[in-house]
Amino acid sequence: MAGIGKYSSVDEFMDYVRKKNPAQEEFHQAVEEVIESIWGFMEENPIYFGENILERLVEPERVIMFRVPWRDDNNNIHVNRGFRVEFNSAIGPYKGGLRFHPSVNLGGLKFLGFEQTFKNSLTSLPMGGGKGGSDFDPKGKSDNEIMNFCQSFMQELYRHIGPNTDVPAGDIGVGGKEIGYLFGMYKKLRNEFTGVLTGKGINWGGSLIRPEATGFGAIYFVKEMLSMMNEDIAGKVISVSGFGNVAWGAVLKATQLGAKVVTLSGPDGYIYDPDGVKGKKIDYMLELRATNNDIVEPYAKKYDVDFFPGKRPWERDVDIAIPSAIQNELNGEDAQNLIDNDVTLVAEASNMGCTKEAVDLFHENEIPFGPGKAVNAGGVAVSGLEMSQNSMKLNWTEEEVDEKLHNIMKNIHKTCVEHGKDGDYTNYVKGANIGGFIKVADSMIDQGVV
Ligand code: 2IT
Repeated sequence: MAGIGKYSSVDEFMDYVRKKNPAQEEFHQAVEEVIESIWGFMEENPIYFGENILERLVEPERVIMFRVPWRDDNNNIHVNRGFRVEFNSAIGPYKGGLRFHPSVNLGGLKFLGFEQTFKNSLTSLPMGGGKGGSDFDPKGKSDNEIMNFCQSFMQELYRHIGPNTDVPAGDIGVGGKEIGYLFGMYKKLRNEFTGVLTGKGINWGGSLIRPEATGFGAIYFVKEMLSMMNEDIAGKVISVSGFGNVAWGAVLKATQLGAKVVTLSGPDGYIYDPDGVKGKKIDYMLELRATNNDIVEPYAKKYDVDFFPGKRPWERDVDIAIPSAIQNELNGEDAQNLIDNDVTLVAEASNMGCTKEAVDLFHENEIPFGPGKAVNAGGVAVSGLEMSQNSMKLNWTEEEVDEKLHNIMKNIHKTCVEHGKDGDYTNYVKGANIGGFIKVADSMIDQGVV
């Protein structure tokens, strides 16, 4: 059936994407992974070619870029660049986080917004895909400087978002504190108290379990992957990268379920804690984060464990690896190390945490591999639950939210297996991409050429 529509192969379509979006390698990587996964499905269902869904899917509906001027504590004026990529609203208002990190640029946010569209579809909640942020670096900034920056950022963003239009949340560099400053300024400018952001404080419209949700969801997903192999998470040794919100939630849940997490990492290197990150050490992760120094070495000093400067945790012999920091943090060499050490499974809690080479190696070696858009979807899923609570003007209990999250993760796993099963092996990348694609593509077709 190849050749229906304008493109006869994945390569031909990728040529189009590369030419149209020069120098946006991360975006190309994210698109290629999806297109490779869904190509066969599209050949079986040529309506998608006829509707030219691919070209429509890779073009964001709207991109907003703006100047963010702000004053530091010494009264110096700085200028950062702000973005919001409103990628796809076929199944609901744009939804996705804001990232404050010096690496932020348009191509990176397009990759994240594209991924978010499929992830949000997988949750089965009515949320479109979006992503935003700034190249602002929170490292070493005072609270006052962070507030000044957030207020300036929202002074422009407020005119583009709304509870039924676009609902941002946190991501790297944006946690509860930043969401508070952003929400305060939005409310002042609009004179309206609405659920325009998620990840809000519990006293002003936030949902219980939202801080834990990404990490908890990731571990619920890992449990489902393990149950396919008739295995349990209790007793498993896990390497986690990062030490922020996602890593924290994953360590907390994995430890509660009897697993042992032996690594954490930062831009400075990784720590190896053979006794496991548990008890007060998990709380210490939050303290470490709050210092705004973006280093993990103080953990090694405080708990007298080894620190490996400039290294990544994937050289360790573990059962399960859970990248939880940033895109492309696990490459082909790292993947080979894990495979040589007989890793049982790998699950991305970060968005596109593994390079293409790494993912290909896991697939070739039939290591079960969970991609970020499935594994970490619990974060945005509970954001969706926060939106529902805000609309209904009520609050669910911790147990209610956790149970809904658990069910959502089980369903995402089921969807992945349904579309990704290949003999005894499940290709979760294929399963997640096809599963996420169908609902978005069909909705776009229903809504006409808009
Ligand atoms: O990557 C992600 O899914 C997030 N940063 C969370 C997005 C959200 O809207 O909660």
